[in-house]
Amino acid sequence: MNTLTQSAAWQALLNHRQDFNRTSLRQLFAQDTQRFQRFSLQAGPLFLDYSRNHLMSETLDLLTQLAQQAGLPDMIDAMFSGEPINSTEHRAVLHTALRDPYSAPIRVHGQDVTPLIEAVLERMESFVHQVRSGEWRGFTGLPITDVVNIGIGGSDLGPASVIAALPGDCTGPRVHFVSNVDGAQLTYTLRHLNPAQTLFIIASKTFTTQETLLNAHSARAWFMQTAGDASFVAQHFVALSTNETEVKRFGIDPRHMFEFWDWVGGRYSLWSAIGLSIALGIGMEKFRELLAGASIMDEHFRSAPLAQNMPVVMGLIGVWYINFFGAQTHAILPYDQGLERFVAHIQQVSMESTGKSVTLKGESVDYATGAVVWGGAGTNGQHAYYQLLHQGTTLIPADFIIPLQSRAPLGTHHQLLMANVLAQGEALMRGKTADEARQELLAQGLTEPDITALLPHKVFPGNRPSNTLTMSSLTPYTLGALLALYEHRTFVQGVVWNINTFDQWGVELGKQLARLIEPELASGKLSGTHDASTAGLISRILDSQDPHH
Ligand code: G6Q
Repeated sequence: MNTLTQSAAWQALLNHRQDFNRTSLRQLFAQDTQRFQRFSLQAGPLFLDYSRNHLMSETLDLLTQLAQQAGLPDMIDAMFSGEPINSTEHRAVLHTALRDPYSAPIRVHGQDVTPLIEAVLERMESFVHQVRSGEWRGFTGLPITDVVNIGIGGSDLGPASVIAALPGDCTGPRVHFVSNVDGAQLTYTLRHLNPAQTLFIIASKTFTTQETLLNAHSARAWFMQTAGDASFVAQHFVALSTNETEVKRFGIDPRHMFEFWDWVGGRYSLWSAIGLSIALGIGMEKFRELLAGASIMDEHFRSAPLAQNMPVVMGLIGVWYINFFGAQTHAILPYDQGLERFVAHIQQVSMESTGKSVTLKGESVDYATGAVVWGGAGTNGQHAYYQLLHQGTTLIPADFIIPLQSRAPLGTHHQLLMANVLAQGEALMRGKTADEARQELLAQGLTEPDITALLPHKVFPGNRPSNTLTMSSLTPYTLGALLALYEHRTFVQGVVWNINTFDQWGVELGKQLARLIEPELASGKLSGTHDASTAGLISRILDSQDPHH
């Protein structure tokens, strides 16, 4: 039996929740002129305004009590010190160590991992320098102009989102990402590339992921069509992995393998050798700035008191909405075009981590865990899905993310972007009352019958919560802090819900079934073990491939 929902803090929060049936966000702002100062905080380069949330000081007290009761401070220590908190896989969770390679020793199974981290960083440094300087040559003697990272999930989304976020810092070879086993992605990526100047990075922690291996084999076949000689593969293929045996089996020399370790979870791996594509794109110095930004957030997370701890506050606000307001989704709305892919990465970080329905001990939970994370760059979303945020029937807490200065200033563009994000937060919070809407329609000269007909459609209920995160501008350093913030926010929620944030067994079943179905598609023979829907669809695929069809 799990006790979270019976706990004193949970019960007190349930009671306290009733207060918000009588108090709107507008009223909370009217009652307290210091609300912005009271409910905002700084962590490293990031500033968080969380005043536009359904909370008061008492809410924060109760939520931090809930976190205390869940043992959050001890769990934070356990993570940073390398205890095997990923209990179902018996692994430590040490992506934080990757960002602080000069820290005090951190031991996993008795071995200090910090020298290992620095050694790989140094190897990456030397390789990145060779490729970016043009010293590293392809098989015809030409330098590398294009890098293709082949990986999926955690071996793709983190690096892809960083490269997309920092276009102004990408001064090296062009970096492309191929993740989907849909052959179209590889085909169209390679269409304009020259094999003699292309470097493939095969990024796979396990080196057994079917999609990645098939893409890697097809990439090698494409390369060999031009190169002809297998000895040239060495100059054009490197591997990022924990699995040397499989890397060798694929035909990549272990000297061209950049190692990481089982204590780096896939979705937390962009800080490890998996970040090689990032380092090739932005250079090693800036890659280290990315690590340093994350490390500042780690330090804050480790040392700030819970109520002034940014990942803790954001995590707990998420718990508050999911468990006490019934929120089922969470929108991430960056006002920076480069952060469009960031949303996809945080979607994985959050949903793969908190999509669990049993506790650490394997008991079913009797409360909601996780939310659907979605979103995209503003202002685009304003002309698409924001309608539902403003006037729909579901509560969707949102995070606005704003770099205060643009790295690509262009006339008044940034000013207009900022005006829009501020307007959205204000509109969600304030809404527009029937009285206000009526005054506007009167001022426009509408007749009374027209006003009566139109008025209900013109009302905005408001009272919709949001956080606003700001940074001076989006740089490798501030991006590092931002990524680490969301990682830790996710961990905080996992601790409160008493689930394993770091495993992902939910992805297994589909993989198992695909392994059964693929040979059936190849042989044209159904196994007879499928439900009627699956069998019917397999037959349709087979029929469509039949030349006599
Ligand atoms: C992330 C997941 C998952 C993983 C991919 C790729 O936390 O474990 O997204 O990263 O399945 O795995 P490989 O890197 O082993 O190919």
